[in-house]
Amino acid sequence: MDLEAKKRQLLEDGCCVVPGVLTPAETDDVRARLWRAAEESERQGVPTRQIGLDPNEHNVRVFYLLERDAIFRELIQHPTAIDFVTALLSGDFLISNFTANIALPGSQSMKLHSDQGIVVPEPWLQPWSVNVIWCLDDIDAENGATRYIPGSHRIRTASELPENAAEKTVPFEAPAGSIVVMDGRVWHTSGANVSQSRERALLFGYYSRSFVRQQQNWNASLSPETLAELSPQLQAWLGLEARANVKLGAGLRIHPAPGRRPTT
Ligand SMILES: O=C(O)CCC(=O)C(=O)O
Repeated sequence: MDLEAKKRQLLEDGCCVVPGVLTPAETDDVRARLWRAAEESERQGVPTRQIGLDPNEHNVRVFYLLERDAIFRELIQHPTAIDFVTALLSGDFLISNFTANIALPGSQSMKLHSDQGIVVPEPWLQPWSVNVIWCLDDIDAENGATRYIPGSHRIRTASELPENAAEKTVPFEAPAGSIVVMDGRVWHTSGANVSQSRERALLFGYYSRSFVRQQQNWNASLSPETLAELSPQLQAWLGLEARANVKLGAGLRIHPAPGRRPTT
């Protein structure tokens, strides 16, 4: 696998598919843990269906993945994922969110959008966010693969969207165990799962430049037990250091409150 060629494709085309990042056994394990995370969410009263994103109840949305299982804390900092995030955003990024969308047979497309457009006002001139999509099933048009408009990472304002934008979308095709890396400016939507019985489980690791406010405030949404387990590197990528949007000069330090663990 020529990863450098894939990175060039990401920069040029706005997206790329990298197969074989997880083995079949790893993929099965993550999928099983995802369903357990969905059950745990429901048990805690965090809804997973009909939360205002999807047209019907056939999509299962799982939030707080980093809180639910250590496997998701591993995936969000997987070296291959970080390599691609860094290629597009530089090393100056934070983890913005990590969620899942399981499209079951009968699910329908959500609204067309770009993820950068959700967190940053137009014009969108540079890549300031990126999605690493973990494919836990083979994905294609039939089972509701994510659909995207090729070249739409060059769209600078919503007014540049073609009138028939939804008709211009094409489905990603990728085997289970792949990641799909997608520039945050790419316009996309979930596909309709028109299969008889094929599930489509995808994880969405969302990363953005450090000056963009993250979708989750991890300080508030991770439990003390989970926070205590994070490596200094993962704390930094989650934006949990006392230092936030400031460049430190010689002698300047932002100190954590007494009793809070110092981070790097
Ligand atoms: O599930 C998908 O294919 C796309 C999901 C998505 O774009 C979103 O939740 O914002």
